[in-house]
Amino acid sequence: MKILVNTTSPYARIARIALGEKGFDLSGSEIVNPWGDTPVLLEHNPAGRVPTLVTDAGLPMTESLLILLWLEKKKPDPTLLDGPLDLVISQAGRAMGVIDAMIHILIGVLQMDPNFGETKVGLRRRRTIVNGFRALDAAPPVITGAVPHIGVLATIVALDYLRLRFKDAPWVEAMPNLDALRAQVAERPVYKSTEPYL
Ligand SMILES: N[C@@H](CCC(=O)N[C@@H](CS)C(=O)NCC(=O)O)C(=O)O
Repeated sequence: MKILVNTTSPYARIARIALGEKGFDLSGSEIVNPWGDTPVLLEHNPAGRVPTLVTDAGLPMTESLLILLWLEKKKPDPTLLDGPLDLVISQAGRAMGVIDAMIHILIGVLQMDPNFGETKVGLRRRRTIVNGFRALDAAPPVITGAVPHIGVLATIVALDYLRLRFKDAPWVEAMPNLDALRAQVAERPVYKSTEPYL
């Protein structure tokens, strides 16, 4: 199996953390530039997006949460759903909404208009980020099993991405509870080895 990723994508990081937590070897990760039309990426994924996982049989798997779904079935133990299921899925969805909003702003700013963040759509996405993190910090996901569940995973990936891309943004609020959660996963090898960088 190999997985095509880049060093910043929160979606790629979700897939990498899930694989690592389930004991898959990540040495087959290949860093590609999703905006550079890298041939190997387009060959396996017409959308040209990371993560793209290619099975040993050559079958491409795309979409971070589908990869996670596939993994849960493929290797149920350890599970990434260890916790109160409804709450875990609700929290993961909240974190994914924040991730989608951050990516939307980034794509707008980097690929279209440097002022995209101040446009009507950009400001809506900012509101999603602020309100989403506020809600997550007010009722943070809790690690209940041996392996942090998807609600924790997606929240930490969102938080680290915020700090990578929006660290100087004046609208970013303090998140003491999420910082405390971050400290709890800090020593987990796959969280460390996949920390995003530019
Ligand atoms: N829904 C997809 C989103 C994947 C995605 O948008 N990845 C970005 C990197 S953060 C990408 O490859 N973008 C390139 C492009 O949109 O052309 C998932 O969950 O995997």
